[in-house]
Amino acid sequence: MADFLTDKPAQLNRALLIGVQTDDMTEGEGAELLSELKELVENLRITVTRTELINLRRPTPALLLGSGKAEELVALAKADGADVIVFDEALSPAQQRNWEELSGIAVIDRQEVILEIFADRAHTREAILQVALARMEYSLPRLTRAWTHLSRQRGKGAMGGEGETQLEQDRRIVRDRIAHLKSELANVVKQRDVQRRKRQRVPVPTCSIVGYTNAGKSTLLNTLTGAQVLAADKLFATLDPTTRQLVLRGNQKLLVTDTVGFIRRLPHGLVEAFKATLEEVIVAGFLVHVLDVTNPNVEHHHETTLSVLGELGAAEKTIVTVFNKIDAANPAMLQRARRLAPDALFVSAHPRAGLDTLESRCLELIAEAHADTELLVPHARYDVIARLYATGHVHSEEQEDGAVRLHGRFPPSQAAFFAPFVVK
Ligand SMILES: Nc1nc2c(ncn2[C@@H]2O[C@H](COP(=O)(O)OP(=O)(O)OP(=O)(O)O)[C@@H](O)[C@H]2O)c(=O)[nH]1
Ligand SMILES: [Mg+2]
Repeated sequence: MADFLTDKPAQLNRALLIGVQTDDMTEGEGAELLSELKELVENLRITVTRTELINLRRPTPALLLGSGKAEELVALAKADGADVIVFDEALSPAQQRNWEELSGIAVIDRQEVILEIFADRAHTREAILQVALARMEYSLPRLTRAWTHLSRQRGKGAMGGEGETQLEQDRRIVRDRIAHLKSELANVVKQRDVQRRKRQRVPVPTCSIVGYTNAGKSTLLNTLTGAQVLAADKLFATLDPTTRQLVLRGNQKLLVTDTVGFIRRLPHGLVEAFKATLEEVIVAGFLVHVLDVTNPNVEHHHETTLSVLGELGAAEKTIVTVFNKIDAANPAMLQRARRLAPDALFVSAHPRAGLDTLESRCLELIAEAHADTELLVPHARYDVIARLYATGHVHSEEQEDGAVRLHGRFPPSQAAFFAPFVVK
């Protein structure tokens, strides 16, 4: 196998970060994204030597920035002894290549940084496959670069002459590998589906915890259920869904799933790759959206999570908004949060505070969603019976003349479908 697929990333140590502020951004947005990029890069144990925010009027196809500005930035990178330039904006494969030729060092963008962090954190088979797939898809149009995946994986040999055929070979290898990863992933997902279906047969309501990375989702799951999920002050601590049972008042059970953190400008390939993982979000009865009330960018986090949920097709779900970390918040932060989401709950996952209110809210939602009903379904409508078993819970089933009498419950989203058959 070609070495660029298996190479361990060469250690890059010192980075110059470049962010842009464009006309269509709100004031200060470029700076905010840049400081977030700094955190992401530092997560890879790379020292940030300097951050530069550029006012960008008209992006250029060759280098994104004007060539004078580009020369200036390369000189700064050299003066700092940087071995990598990181852009917050997505660079096209051509722009990336041009920058690398101009600077003679690695040039990457936010997407590649995020892919790298995910690669670092992936432990289970599914997460490893998903990240590998996203990386392959990212690298395919970029194979002529001198550097990929933060490493000096290829010399300049791939460019021109004899290299051309090498490039063709590389592309084929990557395409084959993508196809292979996809089929392997499909198998893993199928197995997880079987497990989930087993779980659904047990009439236990479900919810998923979603939110921006580092909001405290895993900590909340741990405190609520006494689980042992890795919670850490680093981005994307969680890559795989973990489901634990929470026992609420009156012995009401609720299955709670922790999920991967969301982030602005999540590489598209990753959203695609993680859709399978995030299916837990789609099938959940309701969502608990956790926000870090102390984070100065909490509004953007709120918006990002809602938009990723939209992409997943989960925008219509009932969402309980929860501001976490009130133990570390000041009154101004709380006020700002209240303005952002007036119906939200305020909690602290660790040390524990306000969680009883959250549990009560969960109980209310379960009661609403799972009110028992009686349905009378003609035998001819076997599809209705099948759907009730698939999406709801059936307590009992009695055969009558030409019809089946069922006691059970169905999710509110299915109310219109089942309404004609409800007798009580
Ligand atoms: N002060 C305070 N810190 C908290 C609270 N809840 C979580 N944290 C801290 O916030 C950091 C992130 O917590 P996690 O639970 O890993 O966050 P997460 O949302 O699961 O993060 P990802 O898995 O990366 O998406 C950790 O250092 C926690 O200790 C809280 O209520 N108060
Ligand atoms: Mg987590």
